[in-house]
Amino acid sequence: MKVYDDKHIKNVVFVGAHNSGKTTLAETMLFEAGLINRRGTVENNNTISDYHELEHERGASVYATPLHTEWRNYKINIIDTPGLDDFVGEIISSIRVADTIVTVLNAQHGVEIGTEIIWNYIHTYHKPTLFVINQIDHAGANWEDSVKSLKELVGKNMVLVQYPLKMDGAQCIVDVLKMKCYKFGPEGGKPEKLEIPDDQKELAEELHNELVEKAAENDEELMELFFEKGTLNEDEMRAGIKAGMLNHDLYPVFCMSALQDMGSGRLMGFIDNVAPAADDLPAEQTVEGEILERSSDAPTALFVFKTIYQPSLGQITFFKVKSGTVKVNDRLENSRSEETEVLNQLFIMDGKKREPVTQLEVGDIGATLKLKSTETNDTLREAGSNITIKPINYPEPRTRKAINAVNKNEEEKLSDALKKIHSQDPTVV
Ligand SMILES: Nc1nc2c(ncn2[C@@H]2O[C@H](COP(=O)(O)OP(=O)(O)OP(=O)(O)O)[C@@H](O)[C@H]2O)c(=O)[nH]1
Ligand SMILES: [Mg+2]
Repeated sequence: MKVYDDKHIKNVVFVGAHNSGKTTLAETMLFEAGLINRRGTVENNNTISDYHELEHERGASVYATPLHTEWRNYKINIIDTPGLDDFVGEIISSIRVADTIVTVLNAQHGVEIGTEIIWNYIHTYHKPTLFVINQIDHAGANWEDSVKSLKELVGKNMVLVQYPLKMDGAQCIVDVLKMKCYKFGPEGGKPEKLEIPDDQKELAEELHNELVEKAAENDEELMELFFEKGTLNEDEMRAGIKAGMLNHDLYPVFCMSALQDMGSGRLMGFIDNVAPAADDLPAEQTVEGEILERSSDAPTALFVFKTIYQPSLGQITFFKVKSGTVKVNDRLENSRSEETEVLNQLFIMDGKKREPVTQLEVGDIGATLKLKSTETNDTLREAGSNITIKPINYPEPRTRKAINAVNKNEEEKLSDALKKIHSQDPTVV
């Protein structure tokens, strides 16, 4: 596995209402990037992301699942989160380590209650965000209504990068950043790149100009250039869109059919070239009040955002490298317990598949096994570095339930099980 630096790592988190198509989109991206050679489906219980039995029983994601793709010299780490509100802890933890949030909408329904709930969290964390209106292939898809409902939810800062079009029976996507029309074959995949058809030119120009203006608004130099030239070139637009996303003032909107593999390559290209990387986000302050140094030779600090138990493996600890570089066999101190943990193994995880790696650079996401006393929200740091990453604040529990062991001598087992549930899902206290 190639080691990527923080300019070439993009951490994106898929959020959105239940059944909008997040897991299907993740599967399609892994397929398009060549990481898997067959696309699984949610119906067949064989996607990389939804691999837990519980997810198969429910036909829905229950856990946030880290995955990755490599697309043209960039590593895109994806966290596919569940859409059901019961699992909001998984969503909040993932948003905490995201550089860009990808909010997926279902073109049949536009904004749903689930979209609204999640939007509140995205807004609270002020993270760069883009929207994907998925399922454009569906007979019940309604593009205009979906866009309208999104505008009502997020306001004037959303801006269309694409819109869907049917041409001679074929699904097309008109891209007003590239000013091209992508025409897909029935199997999806790589589209034909065409000029925008004459009858679409006026609309495409109008949307292009809106995008140019929005991109220019976020940077004084670009604004001046825009006034001078009356337009911006593609690189200038990319810079302006990125600045707008970083200010949480501009939310680009894409369209997609994740199921029919239409549009995922272009989305990955945009994530590579425009979406902010870890390196672009504002510097973070530690609990100690220091600014976290983000270079790869700074003292190592890892933030644990997720813990799961698997019967065959025990505890798996997921972390984001917040500063420095982590290497196999590193000995790091837990800032809460001050115990030393030895990272005997380092992995990149794609669902249940583990790929061993020898090191991970600042900005990357990875996993390790068998730590002694490290939980979600802990910092693992180079001894003596005095860094504690600010923890995730989870919402207060809304329901209470008392549980007793039927058998008195099984109370200890019950207590252990409850501790495990809490450490996997901190919204259960
Ligand atoms: N027609 C059509 N169906 C889709 C598309 N994307 C997903 N679906 C279907 O929508 C259903 C839900 O897809 P998922 O990928 O599980 O959606 P999700 O957002 O991950 O759902 P949760 O994890 O439960 O929140 C499945 O039946 C998919 O086959 C699409 O682009 N077009
Ligand atoms: Mg899912």
